[in-house]
Amino acid sequence: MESLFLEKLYSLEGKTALVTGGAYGIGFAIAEALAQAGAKIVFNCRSSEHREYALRDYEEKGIEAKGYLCDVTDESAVRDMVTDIENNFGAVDILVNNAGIIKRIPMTEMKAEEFREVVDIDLVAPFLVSKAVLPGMIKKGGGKIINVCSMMSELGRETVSAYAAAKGGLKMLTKNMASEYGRYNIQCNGIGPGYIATPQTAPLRERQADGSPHPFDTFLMAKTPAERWGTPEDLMGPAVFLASAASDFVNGHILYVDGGILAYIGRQP
Ligand code: NAP
Ligand code: GCO
Repeated sequence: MESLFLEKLYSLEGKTALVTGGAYGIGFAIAEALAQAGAKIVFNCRSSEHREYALRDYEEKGIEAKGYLCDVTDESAVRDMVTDIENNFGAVDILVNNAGIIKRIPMTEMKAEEFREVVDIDLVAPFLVSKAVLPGMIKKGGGKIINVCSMMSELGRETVSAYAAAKGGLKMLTKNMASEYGRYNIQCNGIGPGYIATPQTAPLRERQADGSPHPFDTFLMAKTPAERWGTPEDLMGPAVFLASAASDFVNGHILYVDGGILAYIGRQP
């Protein structure tokens, strides 16, 4: 009896999930988890090559995903994508605002347009995509929005000013959306991954010429109680939780999936 209750609680059968930037990395892993829980997956990215590779990868996992070419910073393209999804699959039940970039440049060397590009993709775009799906969620009687935040929603570090500003803003946008739309049975929460091994963090994991670990890799292991990099798979369970009925009274929360980084002062050298 109990397992049936839990199965139902975490089931996404009959739900349509839009995962922005779901072609690879964290977005792909989250989409795979939502699909395994029963959701219909739609995703978007900018590159047709990435979309083709992704469709093949989804198919290899037995997932019939639909991929859109859509830049999340383009408001009319976002609106058109959401309209097409609603016409073909019904309202978006679950939105994962995952698409994001980072630029690692010291502020004094960063151009204003570089700063704006990061903020546009990492903060303005989650606003645009959420704005496009909210009316359908309200009409349907509820929905789930999951914003992919970051350690940089809480912490700063050298060279990532635009990214930290965007991800800090995304934390507060999450709380504000939770406040504004909770009355419509829409829960808006964040997932805050720690340092995850994806293409985005590959430069921080590159071996040095002498074969030694990247200095950041060594630094990070001393700051992570789990003493390992996260994997996109580490985010799958938390994503299903926040996308399912299991989290219907969780709203405005940022669920950090970081191996303990935010709790830890760091290992003494
Ligand atoms: P990634 O490997 O670089 O993948 C990013 C995805 O977003 C790609 O599918 C990319 O495809 C898409 N994308 C980028 N800009 C886009 C745009 N303007 N419009 C539409 N799609 C766009 O990144 P990741 O490591 O998986 O990170 C995913 C999210 O998690 C990001 O928000 C990132 O900030 C966040 N995060 C990552 C880590 C980490 O350690 N990796 C930790 C915390 C948070 P196209 O290039 O084809 O558009
Ligand atoms: C960096 C990393 C991080 C991760 C992630 C940590 O340069 O510091 O890219 O920002 O991407 O956001 O949670």
